[in-house]
Amino acid sequence: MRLFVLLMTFIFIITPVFSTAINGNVEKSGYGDYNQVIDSQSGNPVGNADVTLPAKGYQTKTDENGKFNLDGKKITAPTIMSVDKDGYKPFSVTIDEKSLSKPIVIGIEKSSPHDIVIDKDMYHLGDDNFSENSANASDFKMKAIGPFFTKSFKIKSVAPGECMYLIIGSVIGLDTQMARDLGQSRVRTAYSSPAEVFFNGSKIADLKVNGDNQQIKIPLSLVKPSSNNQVTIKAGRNLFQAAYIDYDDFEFMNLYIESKKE
Ligand SMILES: [Ca+2]
Repeated sequence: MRLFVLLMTFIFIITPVFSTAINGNVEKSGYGDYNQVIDSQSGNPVGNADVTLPAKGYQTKTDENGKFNLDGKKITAPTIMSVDKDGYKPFSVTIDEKSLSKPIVIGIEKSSPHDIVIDKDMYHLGDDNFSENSANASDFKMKAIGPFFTKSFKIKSVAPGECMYLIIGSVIGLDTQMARDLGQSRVRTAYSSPAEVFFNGSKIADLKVNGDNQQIKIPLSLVKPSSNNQVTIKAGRNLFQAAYIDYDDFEFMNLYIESKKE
């Protein structure tokens, strides 16, 4: 099998409020002779993994050779594809017509003992009032749950000598000034303030761009070990609409915490 594993580096800019943070991540995916999920470390096929296109309502599983097919699903605008398998970090990647023009090979990574999955579902924040030109608007599938998302989860302990990062697997639909400047949003006449990310009530980042695997460093001073902790994400607002509040509609998927050496 001819397998080209491309390393695509996405650089994301998240404005840290009081930490140095971020940014970058290596997405291990590439092209092969057929769609396949492999273990990023061993290169072995991963069978029985769930592969989902939430916006298309499509779900399938990989076979024993890690192969899957997308049933000729037509992707006309960027959409999120997720791969979920027990024992692995949640994985999602934003795909478009171009990335699916050839079979795609996805490398997923085993989870570490201190990783914490906060939520693997896809959420739509905002008010369901958005332009056709919004970044990826044609793929909004779900009804907005409102202008914010919040979730409590337990942190057992902090691994000594490690830092904690909040990972947002995929984000689509943000119409910030930066998203517009990057060509993600085609809304010309307006833009929104960034979405905001809070940890235990303190703001830890502004979310300004769409993309995968955005990493936000969590200040350890905010972490409450052996207790409940809380992540909140608030939608930004259309800065050009004064008559009423128009929240920036966007979708995100796969929220988890990774613990790693700095
Ligand atoms: Ca809106």
